Amino acid sequence: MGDVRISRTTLVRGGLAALSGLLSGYAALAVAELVSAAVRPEAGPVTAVGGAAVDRTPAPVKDWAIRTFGENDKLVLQLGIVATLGALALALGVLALRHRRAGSAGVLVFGAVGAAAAVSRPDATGPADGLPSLAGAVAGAIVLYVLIGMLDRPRPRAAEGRGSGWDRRGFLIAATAAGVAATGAGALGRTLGSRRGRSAVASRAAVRLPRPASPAAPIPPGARLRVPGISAFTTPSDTFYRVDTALVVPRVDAGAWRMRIHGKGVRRPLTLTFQDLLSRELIERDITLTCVSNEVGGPYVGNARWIGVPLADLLREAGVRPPSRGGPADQLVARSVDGMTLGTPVEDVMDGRDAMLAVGMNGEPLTFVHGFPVRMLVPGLYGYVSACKWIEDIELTTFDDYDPYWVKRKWAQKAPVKTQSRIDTPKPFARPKAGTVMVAGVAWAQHRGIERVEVRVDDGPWRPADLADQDTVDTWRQWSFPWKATPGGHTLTVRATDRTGTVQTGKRTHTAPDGASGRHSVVVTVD
Ligand SMILES: Nc1nc2c(c(=O)[nH]1)N[C@H]1C(S)=C(S)[C@@H](COP(=O)(O)O)O[C@H]1N2
Ligand SMILES: [Mo]
Repeated sequence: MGDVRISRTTLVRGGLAALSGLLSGYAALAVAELVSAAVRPEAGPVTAVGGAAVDRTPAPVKDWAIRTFGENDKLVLQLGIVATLGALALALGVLALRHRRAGSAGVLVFGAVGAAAAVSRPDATGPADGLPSLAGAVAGAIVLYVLIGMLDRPRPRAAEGRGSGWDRRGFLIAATAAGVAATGAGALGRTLGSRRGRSAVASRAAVRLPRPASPAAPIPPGARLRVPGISAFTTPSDTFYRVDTALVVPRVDAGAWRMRIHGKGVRRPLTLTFQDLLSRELIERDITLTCVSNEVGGPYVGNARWIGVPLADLLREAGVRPPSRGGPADQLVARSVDGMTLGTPVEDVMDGRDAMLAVGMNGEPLTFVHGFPVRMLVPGLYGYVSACKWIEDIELTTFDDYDPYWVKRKWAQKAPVKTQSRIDTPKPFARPKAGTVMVAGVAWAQHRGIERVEVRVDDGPWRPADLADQDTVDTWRQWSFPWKATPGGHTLTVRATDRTGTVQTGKRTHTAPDGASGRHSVVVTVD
């Protein structure tokens, strides 16, 4: 009888120790949240460790994550980190039951890891970035030490001679108090954190985009096909794809925003304010943006109407000459407030195309997700070599001297967009009825333009699709193909030809190092 009682007590104490570990981890994260609201939201342990993980993830894994989880990739990563921390916290709780100090020391070690990650982030502002993790760890270590102590403490008025009693009431009270206090700290941190972004939100609400000096030509009515299921010619901002490494979307106050242009061959370095940009002559252009991580047939491509300042004009004012005119810098490195770096050929920016510092998207200031207040765009290049969001610095340098973020991770230094096409409708494994089925989609070859789109049914001949009117060479082009569908299984394949005469290759390659090639096919069963 006595044996059973003891082993049950052991079990209960073990469980409560594990719970203490969890509570300790929870308190640590909550206090870290509160302190990071005061320091910098990006300095929180989950964000810092997550950011470090993103940076260290091998390109193929990152690519897989983007493919598998899509725009939820960041959420999945953060949930993974929290789950891992939870498991470790449980283990530390159990450890603490035997070695009380070691358990608490373990919590401090994790705090140190979080602090190290935060301080070494590229956007870290100094040693203060380590504070949230350290403060959280100290809180967590204390919670664990106290709670485990309760499990060891004899009950105050324990009945004499009744074995190893411990203070249930005391533990319950302490655990509840820790839980409540941690929840309060976390909630306060959240509130303060959201307040922090308020000046940025207000600054965005106050922006009045001036009328562009050079408006975009109206989109030809014939550029939009009326086929159900085809991608809208202009992608709404809220459904425009998003790809970046930011675990916390930067909220930059446009009033405080400054951007520097400096570096090799810059005779007159410039520092620009947001107002400086708005007071210049603005251009408005339709530009299709594509991500290098877009698989054949994938979703990471969108077309928007952008307003911005021609970047080449700014560079000329700064005294920059392109390499073809003897300039010493062949690479322009854009840096964002979150420490991202993107490298663009200076030649491309200055060759007459509409490279811009964009301030507006689809008639509104940029959204925070898409780079408010200012982002770069260069028609014809994948986003990772051209489209820096939340930009704050432009440095002229050379490809030999500097490798930006993605190039350090084995992506190509230069990456013009490959000629591509996509079938939007019918969807894979659709079951259309026999008869005329509208096959339709989009094709793009930014800055070269689309010349022809062809469709093939099974192993039949390539047959020309009907092309919608071209808006500009920098935008995608819709196409459609009325297919006389016969019952049975069929494979539809599309290919585009750009205006340089290049036919989209059938040779499949991976997205790394410079964009996927190959043709998009859709398998359907006609009833
Ligand atoms: N600061 C910053 N800018 C960035 C990135 C990033 O991770 N951080 N990603 C780039 C990539 S890979 C692409 S494809 C485009 C995507 O822009 P969007 O999210 O507005 O569609 O932004 C580019 N600019
Ligand atoms: Mo990208």
